[in-house]
Amino acid sequence: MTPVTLFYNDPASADAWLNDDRLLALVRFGVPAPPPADPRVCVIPLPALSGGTTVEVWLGARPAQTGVLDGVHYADNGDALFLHLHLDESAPDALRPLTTSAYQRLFAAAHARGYPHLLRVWNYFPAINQEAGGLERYRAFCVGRHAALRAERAEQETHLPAASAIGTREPGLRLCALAARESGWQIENPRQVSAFHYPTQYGPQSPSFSRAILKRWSEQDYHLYISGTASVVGHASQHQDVMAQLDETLLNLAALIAQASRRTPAPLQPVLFRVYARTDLDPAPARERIVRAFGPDVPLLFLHADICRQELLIEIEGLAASVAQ
Ligand code: 3EB
Repeated sequence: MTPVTLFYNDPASADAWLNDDRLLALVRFGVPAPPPADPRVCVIPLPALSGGTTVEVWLGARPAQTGVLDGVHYADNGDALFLHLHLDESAPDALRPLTTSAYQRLFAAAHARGYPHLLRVWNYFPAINQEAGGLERYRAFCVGRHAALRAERAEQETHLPAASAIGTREPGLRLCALAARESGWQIENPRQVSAFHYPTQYGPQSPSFSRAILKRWSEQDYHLYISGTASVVGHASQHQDVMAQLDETLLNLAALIAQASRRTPAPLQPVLFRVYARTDLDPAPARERIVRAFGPDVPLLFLHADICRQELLIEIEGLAASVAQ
């Protein structure tokens, strides 16, 4: 059994999950809302492409304990820890030190709860492609993140969390994370140069993340936490058309899942995908391509967002699983 199961829900029925003490996280998408009092509720201020809001439910196998530590909201159930925090940004060129301190607080809370291994981190902040103080904000973020991971000794290229770095229209830096008591395995994509080996043309500090983390929750039960995956082959962005970028992204996802499946007793299958699109993508033809690649049963959530390279128009992240029957 895995300690947490993820699925999408419509917002009307999602609130009922708040009465379930096994709920680890309720991730809401859509318009920014006032900060929720329940530490399990996390708001990602990105509109769904279909309009309205959608909710991602993280349902645990056991009751969770919840709280707030130095601004970090958490819920944990003995095996898995969900964390999130939102920090105000006072000046646009303060993103680098703000990122370092956000990660330090995340690590401090994770250690305090007894879950020192970050498996997966989501990073959200505004104006991701804008320059401030002579450096693109995404690149400044990479410098700040690396400093914190290095201090944590997580930067040795074998224990980097899976990640996404996504542009919002909401002020402030928001981090969400999943942590565990024991580490997962870092998986890299054979079609791509590892991000932590990107050459300096993409910024002074290559991005500190792994393409995916394979977590063995029990002998038979594996989760693959898939980082934001885009139309990058080698280290270069490919294609100018969003549908061509989508097809390349799907090849990258298939290669990554196949690579990770070499380490699981049964092949990993996608559980859900989150699709970030920079432009007003029509979800219908995009859905068709994804169905052609992965079948009709993978739930999809389309969000309107900025992506960390100016030329990238689409990025897909998600969860795959190999679960005992
Ligand atoms: C790429 O492949 C696309 O900096 O955390 C994807 C996922 C990307 C995570 C991050 C960046 C990050 O380089 C960008």
